[in-house]
Amino acid sequence: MAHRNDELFEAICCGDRAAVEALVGQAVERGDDVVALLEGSMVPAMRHIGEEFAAGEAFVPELVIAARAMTGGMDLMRPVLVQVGHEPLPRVAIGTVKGDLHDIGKNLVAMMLQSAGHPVDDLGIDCDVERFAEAVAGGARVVCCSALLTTSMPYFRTVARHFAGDPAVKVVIGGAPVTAAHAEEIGADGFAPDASAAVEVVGRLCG
Ligand code: B1M
Repeated sequence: MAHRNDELFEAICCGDRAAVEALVGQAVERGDDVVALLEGSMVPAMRHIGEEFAAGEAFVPELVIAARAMTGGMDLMRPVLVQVGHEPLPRVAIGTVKGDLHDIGKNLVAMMLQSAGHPVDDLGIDCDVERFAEAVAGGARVVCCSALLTTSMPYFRTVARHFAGDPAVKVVIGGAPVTAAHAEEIGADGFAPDASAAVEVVGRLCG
């Protein structure tokens, strides 16, 4: 287990993006082991804030600013991570399905997945199955679909059916009116009730 940098851990938990960028920037300049920083301090900080959120001790704004701080740090690390050949996690495509324009929850899930280390193709809102298919052709291995309207939820079935023949592609659904029973009924591979669960479910499906 990599040593934890408490200052960086706290800066992410507090959503202090400027402090995270300063700390990561200095580490990159010094040539520190950024993988150890990522795995020992930054990912645990996001896990911590996700646990607080699940326990009702942190709320959406805290999650958003923590995710932004994490993303700021990761952006500075990305070139070094590529150089050291850090194995990236599977690429995820996420979008709000056709007919639905709600994107606040979807954006939060996208940020959390990105913060957890997944490259994320955010396809935006009102996404038809062709848009998801293009992202899969471009390398996405998990398709995350969001819906907030009961009238847009039936589109999940269209997406799940489209990818049903390809065991390499996993479809995960979520959104306020969505349930695990619905995911099972339409043949989706997974359901996540919130952003931290989405990270957990995607991680589990990708082994
Ligand atoms: Co709309 N709206 N809205 N709305 N809106 C709801 C969803 C509604 C429940 C309000 C109500 O009536 N009580 C209702 C739906 C009723 C239903 O379908 N049964 C509704 C309606 C009716 C409408 C319109 C039809 C209103 C109208 O025009 N007459 C219209 C539809 C437009 C359209 O989409 N075609 C509409 C429009 C809008 C606004 C544009 C004004 C705005 C959206 C702004 C935006 O997103 N940029 C809006 C808002 C803000 C809401 C409410 C108030 C809040 C949604 C939100 O952002 N929540 C909402 C009421 C509610 O949900 N209680 C409502 C915060 C967000 C962080 O939570 O999105 O649930 P949430 O995301 C969570 C989880 O669900 C999960 O993780 C997230 C983080 O924990 N999750 C995923 C979400 N996506 C996931 C994907 C995953 C996994 C987890 O992938 C694997």
